[in-house]
Amino acid sequence: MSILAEIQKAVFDGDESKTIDLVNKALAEGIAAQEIVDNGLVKGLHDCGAGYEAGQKFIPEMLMAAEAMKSSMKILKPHLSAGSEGGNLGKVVLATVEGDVHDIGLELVATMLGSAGFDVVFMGPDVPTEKIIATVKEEKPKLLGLSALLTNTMDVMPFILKKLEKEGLRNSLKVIIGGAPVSQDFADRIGAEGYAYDAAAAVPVSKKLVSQLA
Ligand code: B12
Repeated sequence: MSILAEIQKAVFDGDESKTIDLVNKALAEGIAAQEIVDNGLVKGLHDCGAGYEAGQKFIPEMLMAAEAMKSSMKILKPHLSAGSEGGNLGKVVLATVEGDVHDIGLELVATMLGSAGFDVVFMGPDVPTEKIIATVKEEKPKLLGLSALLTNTMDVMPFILKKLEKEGLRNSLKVIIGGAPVSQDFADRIGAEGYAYDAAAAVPVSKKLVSQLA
């Protein structure tokens, strides 16, 4: 079994210490951090999600897999780079919408945007809409990134956009959305300027959006 397949299995099994050991070993062998994320950790989490859907895995096991991923991300974070030019591309506020506790994907987006030169304000998961509006008022970001992993929380996104408009905040910033149930089509329908399938794709889309603000 390749080391990436071993990492995938260790995450699937929710074995945090084994995952960490393997991630350190993979780094020492010269495997790129992004490769470890994409072809080891994320695959293990997806397998776990599929197991949950099939009734073979349960919430505590999903949580253990998530913890194994999160601890590994702490090790990998300094090694992940989106090719920063070192410049300040402006402020981005990132939040997972209210009612949704998933934040692993958003953390990856934060890491990538941060290393690309954005000043990231990370609000974390399950953020009440009012708190997002208040933070936009206070931080005056160029970009707001919203995440949703549940089909029933993605509908909070258009609500947030309407609130921003009502408060007169909509013209001063661009909005990018993401998360497994979200799509370019959904972004177009709700009037979000940007969508990205994953954290790597979020970088060029975000750069393009902020350049349109100047
Ligand atoms: C780990 C996990 C959990 C953990 C979350 C821990 C945490 N701190 O995040 C726990 C155990 C807490 C959990 C709980 C639940 N979960 Co859950 N979970 C998952 C799982 C296995 C992995 C998610 C993940 O982290 N993926 C890895 C990351 C890297 O990928 P990602 O999140 O998609 O993010 C990438 C892109 O989407 C994108 N992206 C994400 N956000 C953003 C934002 C922006 C701005 C941009 C540009 C891009 C972007 O970039 C990211 C990086 O590349 C998924 C299964 C799956 N296949 O996704 C189910 C899944 C999302 N969960 C599911 C469910 C049902 C639940 C629960 C409702 C279960 C329950 N009955 O209680 C609860 C929800 C509680 C709540 N109120 O939110 C379902 C959702 C079904 C649906 N369509 O609605 C899934 C799909 C499992 C399944 N197959 O049924 N879960």
